[in-house]
Amino acid sequence: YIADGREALQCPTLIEDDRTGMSPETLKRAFLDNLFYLQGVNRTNASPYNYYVALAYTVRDRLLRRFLKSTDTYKQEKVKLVCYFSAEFLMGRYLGNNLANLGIYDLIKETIEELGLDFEEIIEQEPDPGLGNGGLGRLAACFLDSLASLEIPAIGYGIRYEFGIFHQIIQNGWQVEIPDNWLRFGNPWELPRPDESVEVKLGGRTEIYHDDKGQERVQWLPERRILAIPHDTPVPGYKTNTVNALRLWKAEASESFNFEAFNAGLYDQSVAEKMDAETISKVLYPNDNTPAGRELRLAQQYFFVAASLQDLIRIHLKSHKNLQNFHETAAIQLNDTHPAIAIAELMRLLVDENGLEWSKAWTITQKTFAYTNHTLLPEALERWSAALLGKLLPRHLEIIYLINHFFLEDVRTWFPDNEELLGKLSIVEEAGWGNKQIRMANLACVGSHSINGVAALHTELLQKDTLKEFAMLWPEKFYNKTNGVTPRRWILLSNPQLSALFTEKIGDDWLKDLKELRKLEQYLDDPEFRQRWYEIKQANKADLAAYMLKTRNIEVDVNSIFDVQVKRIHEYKRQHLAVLHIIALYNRIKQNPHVDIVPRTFIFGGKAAPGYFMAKLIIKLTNAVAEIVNKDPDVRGRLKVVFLPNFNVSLGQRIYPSADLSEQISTAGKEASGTGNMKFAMNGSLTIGTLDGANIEIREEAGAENFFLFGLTAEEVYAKKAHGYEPMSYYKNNRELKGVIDRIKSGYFSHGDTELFRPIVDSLLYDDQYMLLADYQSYADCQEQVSQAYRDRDKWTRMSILNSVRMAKFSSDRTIWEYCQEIWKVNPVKISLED
Ligand code: 7GP
Repeated sequence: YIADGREALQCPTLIEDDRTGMSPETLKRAFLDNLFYLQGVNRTNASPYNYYVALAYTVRDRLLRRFLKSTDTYKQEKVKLVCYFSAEFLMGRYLGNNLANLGIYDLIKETIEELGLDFEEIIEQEPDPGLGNGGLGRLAACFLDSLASLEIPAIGYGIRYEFGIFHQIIQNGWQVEIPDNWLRFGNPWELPRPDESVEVKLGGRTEIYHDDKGQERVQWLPERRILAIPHDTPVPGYKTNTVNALRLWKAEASESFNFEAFNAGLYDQSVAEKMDAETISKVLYPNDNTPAGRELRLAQQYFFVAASLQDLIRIHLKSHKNLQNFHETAAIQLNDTHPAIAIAELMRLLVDENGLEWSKAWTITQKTFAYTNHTLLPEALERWSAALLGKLLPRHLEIIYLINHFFLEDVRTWFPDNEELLGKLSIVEEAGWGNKQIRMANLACVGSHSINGVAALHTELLQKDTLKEFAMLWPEKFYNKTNGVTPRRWILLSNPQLSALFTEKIGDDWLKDLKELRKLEQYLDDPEFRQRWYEIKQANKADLAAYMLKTRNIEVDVNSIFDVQVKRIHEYKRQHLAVLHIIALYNRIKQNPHVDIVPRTFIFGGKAAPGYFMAKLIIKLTNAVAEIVNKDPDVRGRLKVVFLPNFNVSLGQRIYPSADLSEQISTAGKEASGTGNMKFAMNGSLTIGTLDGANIEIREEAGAENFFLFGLTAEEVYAKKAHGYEPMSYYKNNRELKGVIDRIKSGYFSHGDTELFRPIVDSLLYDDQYMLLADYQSYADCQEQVSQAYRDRDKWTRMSILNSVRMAKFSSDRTIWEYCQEIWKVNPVKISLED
């Protein structure tokens, strides 16, 4: 057994001790020791949470050797490090993932069960670390998993928010936000490194001075200094020795309190500074696809970027004599514009603090940074008022003006007399008197050697539209990197039964190379295989049904179509289009209670930004429709609507494997990529979707015949807008649609209140920015095809299999490999555990 364990860990030189040993006896001893000595409890009084902590430490111990070996190897071999700068990392629970990646999931599960404990219950104790909002944050987490699994030296840099994304509860149909105090009971996965703290400056002013050589230079005289304390979480690759770090910064006051004030008896004042400093890493802004625009948010962005760059420079200078070749040791990826202020900060560090000449510093900076854009929504592009930026970061504002000056000077020589072009490219937008805005996307484009979109259509639209002037200037800087998701969390961990079937048939290579799944196509005509496929889906549906009964007290039919839409609530994602369709089916039943309808369970989940009124109203509408539909005796259980509160990574792991139908129904041209769409398809859901984001590529891979397509194309959307779109004409000319909207208007779902949902009705009838009415009939027709297809179980199962086994392209391993080859120019580094 010992040998087995060591083999699983590929770690032949380990000494069998309680911190590294893998025999069941050793593991049990380690586990019970961690209960007793770290937490002061024993088997008679331990809570499930105590057991979780004990197990977490047992697993963490078994990661540390690889973690330190990885770090040491990177240092010794002076490797180029991939640095993923992101304001969000939506990591999900660590315990199950770390067990799976170490290849010891079953071993540990058995060992824990031998102790008479409930393994599932222990896994469920871990708070879901929700340090992100949605797609962009979860992508960062999938990327870290793939980087480590591909043995790429990498580090994730971000913020250790004390409060992550709020916990959502539903009260009377409305979303209510509860603070997410995820660190309340500590965090066994992180290693604080106070000795590597750095200082971050804020505010104040700048001053010109002369250095010893008489050179005129600028220095920043900040108003405040804040400590950034790194907390490292190990990120193990799947069955490799590589363990990379996620380094998150916590803000603290440089001094615990002001002694002068304290001694003067001003006790509250003496701690005010401390509280002020700690505010910076206090809470994640809960906005998805909308900038917060608050000073504190800019402070957060600068805080983590400034700390991370100092950290990287420190690492670089350990093995290089100066910063001339900084770009050879760090490839920094900017996850959207949230960390784009890093461009100005690196210039400041190189020029002001290290005395490099401007043009040399600029070359290094451009070679260091690469920028990923995640949204086409123009209102989601970050802009900071120059006044605000200058108040917090006076030197950076000067540097941005200088960068812009030199850049526009170049543009003028390339394109003389083109003021319009200059206006579009400028980092500084003149928005009327005294109202300058700094466009962070422009700064990111100018300061990076690579600009990428996250799906083919998205990159194309960036080049044609959002960033077209930059694409004209520098076509060679543009790349497409279609997103991906990690098959470890999103298949292996989420869907153990399906994973076991894969491995039984083709071995477990698919977990490292998802193309292997293609081999399963040979079983398409095997009735026994299809039967097992079907049974696994039904078993997963039964699990989710039990969860819905327990948490929402709603009973659902596992033979109904599980029709699922889970993602952030946003008008462009069109959750309300699905609601319109539900009401249409309901109306059909009300008109003819005997109508032949394929039973469906509509499952929704997702959070609305707390300040986004329409999104919150869409949640209320969904719940209001659920209340009426679920209890109407005419429906006779054929339709059920369930809104599952607090959609997060853990709930996603439950939901994706249980879905029959994946709703990907954004207005074409609005969803940059989507990644939930990939998770569903990998787990055998069929997609109903528009030609938007990565849906297009999913359909290409799965085959058009295995995809339910509807709606306008992005081009048709633009054309319709250009010709004057009139949603009212769809309402007037489509009886069913009119019936649906009239039903909402009448107060039927709002206890007679005709005002409650008026904002939704009015926005649809008089504006309909996202063209729900234009797409309605196409959607309803397509849903009818879905229902008919579901009646043929064999055919459906075949389509489900083909979707799943053809999703290799959407492994984040593929995505990350492309980034490595084309953008970062880095290669794998083997980690040896030999001393
Ligand atoms: C999201 C996009 O909406 C989604 O389509 C994409 O799959 C994901 O990024 C990963 O690339 N965007 C955000 O989460 C977001 O907040 C605003 O973007 C900056």
